[in-house]
Amino acid sequence: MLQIALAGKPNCGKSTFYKSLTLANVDIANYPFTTVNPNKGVAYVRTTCPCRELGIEGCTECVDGNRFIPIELIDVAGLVPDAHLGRGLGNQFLDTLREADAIIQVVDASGSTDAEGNPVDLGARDPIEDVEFLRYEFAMWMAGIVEKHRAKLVRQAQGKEQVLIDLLGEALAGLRIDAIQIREAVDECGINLAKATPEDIEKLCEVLLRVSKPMIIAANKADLASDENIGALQALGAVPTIAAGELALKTASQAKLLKYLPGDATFAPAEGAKLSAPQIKALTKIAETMKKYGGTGVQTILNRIVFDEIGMIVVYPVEDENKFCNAKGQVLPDAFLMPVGSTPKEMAFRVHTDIGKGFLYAVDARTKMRIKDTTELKTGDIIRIVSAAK
Ligand SMILES: Nc1nc2c(ncn2[C@@H]2O[C@H](COP(=O)(O)OP(=O)(O)O)[C@@H](O)[C@H]2O)c(=O)[nH]1
Ligand SMILES: [Mg+2]
Repeated sequence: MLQIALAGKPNCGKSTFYKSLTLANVDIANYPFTTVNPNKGVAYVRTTCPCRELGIEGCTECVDGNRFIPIELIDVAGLVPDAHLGRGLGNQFLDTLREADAIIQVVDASGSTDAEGNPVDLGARDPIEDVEFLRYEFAMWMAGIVEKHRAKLVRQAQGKEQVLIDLLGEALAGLRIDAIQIREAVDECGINLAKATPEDIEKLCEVLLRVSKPMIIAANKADLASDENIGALQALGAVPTIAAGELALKTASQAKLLKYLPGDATFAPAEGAKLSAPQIKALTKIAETMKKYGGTGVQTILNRIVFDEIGMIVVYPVEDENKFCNAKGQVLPDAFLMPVGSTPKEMAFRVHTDIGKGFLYAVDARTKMRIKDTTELKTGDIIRIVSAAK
């Protein structure tokens, strides 16, 4: 499953963010537990289910035409300055990030916590510094790994630059970095890898980080943040978020007090729900900030990192292309997240290795036509795989 990590300094709101996204929500999924281990849970990206557009009745997999697809979310311990030197949870933290497909960097946009996460006056800390610091720590950690291998690899390469790059690519495979990316980063930085200074390696790692690990910034605590801070973070591609608001809305809708689907721009009291005066006051405050930003931003950012930054599409396998269902008659039973550029054959392997091995051809259920094996699938495609293995 796709893994997204939440990273940032202590007290920026990571755990609140995590809880709000992994809270078991019976409406959107039947998973009784969403926690894989204390810091790993299941969250969902939201997409439009094709059932409505196709006029299909009886889809039990979506909520009012909205489809929620699971991914894995990791709540990483707070990162403090000099983590790459082992401070705080240091390298343990960074190793967790290594495994993630992408990172949501949670930032306290209100500027009410210092570099270590201690409370300070509202606005006293510039959140832009927090953005830079995470990238720096991560790049320095990566630089440490490169340096650990470099001297030996330089000897092995015997002066041949491409050989050195290939060897380094093998050494960094665990970071999901390959020789092609290293070649591009070396060229972009204009460095001589064999003779690089520590500063050169740092620069190289910043580039490698950018190409190998999609990141997006959550300008969290947007409800308390100044417009100036939000604007400066948005200029870096950040999405304003109110994790505490999202958590309150999820909790209230679990208690059947509200009607709210994650990602909605607004919410409404549930029919017959009796809200207390303090509840109404808190919800009114949340509603005001949501109005300003078009929602709490929490679902928005998860969707954006998965669909735009990593580049995933949603495809639906079916066994009956006329009824859009599986052998049991379940309509649109599965929704798969797959990388942009995936082909029908790759989708067959995703269904099952044997189905992939026995792949014969694929049918587009919308047109009922066979599609080429090399066709690039796109979001919303409903595909019947025909395989010898069945
Ligand atoms: N006002 C406001 N407070 C928030 C928001 N998100 C989290 N917090 C608060 O920030 C504090 C730290 O949150 P926590 O999730 O424990 O941070 P972590 O250390 O990064 O995991 C808690 O008191 C949260 O209630 C938010 O969007 N707005
Ligand atoms: Mg926490």
